[in-house]
Amino acid sequence: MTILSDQIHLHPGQLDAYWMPFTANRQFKLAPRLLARADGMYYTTVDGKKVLDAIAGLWCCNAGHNRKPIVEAIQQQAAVLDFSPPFQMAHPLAFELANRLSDMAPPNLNHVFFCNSGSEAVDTALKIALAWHRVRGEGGRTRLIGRERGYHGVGFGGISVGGIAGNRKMFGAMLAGVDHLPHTHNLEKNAFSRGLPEWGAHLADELERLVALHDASTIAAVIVEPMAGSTGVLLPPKGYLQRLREITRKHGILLIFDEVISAFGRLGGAFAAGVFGVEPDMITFAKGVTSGSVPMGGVLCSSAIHDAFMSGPPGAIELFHGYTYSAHPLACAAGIATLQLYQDEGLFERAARLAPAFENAVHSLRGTRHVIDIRNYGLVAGIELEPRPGAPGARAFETFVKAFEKGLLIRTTGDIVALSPSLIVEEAEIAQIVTMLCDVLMTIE
Ligand code: PXG
Ligand code: PLP
Repeated sequence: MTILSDQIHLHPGQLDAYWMPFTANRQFKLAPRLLARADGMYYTTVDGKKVLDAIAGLWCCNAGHNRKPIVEAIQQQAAVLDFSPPFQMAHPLAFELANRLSDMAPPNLNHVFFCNSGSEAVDTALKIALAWHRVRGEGGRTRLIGRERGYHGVGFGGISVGGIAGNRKMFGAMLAGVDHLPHTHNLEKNAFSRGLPEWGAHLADELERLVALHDASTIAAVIVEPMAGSTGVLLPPKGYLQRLREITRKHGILLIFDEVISAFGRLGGAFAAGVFGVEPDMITFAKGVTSGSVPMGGVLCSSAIHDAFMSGPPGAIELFHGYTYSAHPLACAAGIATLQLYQDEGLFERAARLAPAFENAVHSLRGTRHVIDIRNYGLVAGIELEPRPGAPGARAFETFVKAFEKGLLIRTTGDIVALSPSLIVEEAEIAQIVTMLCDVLMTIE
């Protein structure tokens, strides 16, 4: 018997075994929000309520939900080749997807290492950075530099370079030798910026300070999100990423862009690197590569990085790293179908075309109760609320719960509401999202 999400009816006593991630489990299980089905821009709950999805699932279903070409690719591939061992073996779809990604990526990024999530992609990129310096005879470069408020997943590498206290404080010493750049968020200077904020490029110069402190010969890599999503949509100040690129290049430090959220059309192009015109040495991706349909992540690497590993004896394994499910056939099939769909429907261009209307719509919330900042780029926006005194995050969480009750799915982090609809969103749906959010904010204390 096949059990499907829209056919199973759970009793309250059956909610205990599943320990939910990043969730207030006890609170949730008293009033669960359970989804049964999805289609295009909408979810349907187990009670049959339709919910307009304003965040593409969790910043991942960029082509919309349950798109037929992706569904069929997964269904058909499952019956053709369920699994293929990834070590010393391969299957054609892995090469096909790698070639397509390399064609879409900035010109210098030509090699793809596959894994299954953004967290794995980040740990993979950090390991490649350390190993690359070592194969080149600079094994002293062991330091990794992240940024305050950065989110790089939940592996030990990712939380070490990440900059969100809640994700770090419970887990001991993490990786040694990690330092952080300051974050770029500043409401005094940049509140209500449209597109990239004017103020803050000089914050990249803090890297020079860290180089002076540690010496460049000890630093392997800098990792940043070109657009910091999870912390609440922080756009890079104009010139900031260019400055980081100049300083890293000058000191022989690798620059990694974590594009788990910013890639695959979110900012109006395939990768933020292309949109912002800055070429990193590696890009981590996940989420949108399969439009959220099957877990997949990966790292795009420059030829300079890849080729340095290819210099030992030809029979030697070049990188002692990989996952059982690296380049899983179902994920590759979903990925190929997804990239093809993005191309066939011109969805990245569509996002760029809709961006001005989206910008105007979200900025119309200026002046709405509690709103202290609005920021946006492409099809992503952050709407910052004034925190309730003594209860950080409470106002936004209540907004999230009430919005869901009204039939709108948003994401909140701290007191920031994030909007990142699928790239198929219609202008009328953008207007509906903004109106519903505005109505909810009016009812929140
Ligand atoms: N890097 C970045 C930049 C991310 O946004 C990850 C790594 C980790 O990916 P995985 O697939 O391991 O979750 C992410 C994931 C949110 C939220 O706050 C954002 C993410 C994940 C969960 C919640 O809305 N981003
Ligand atoms: N733990 C054990 C005992 C394993 O055998 C393996 C893989 O074979 C792993 C962890 C790693 O799992 P994965 O390759 O799915 O990351």
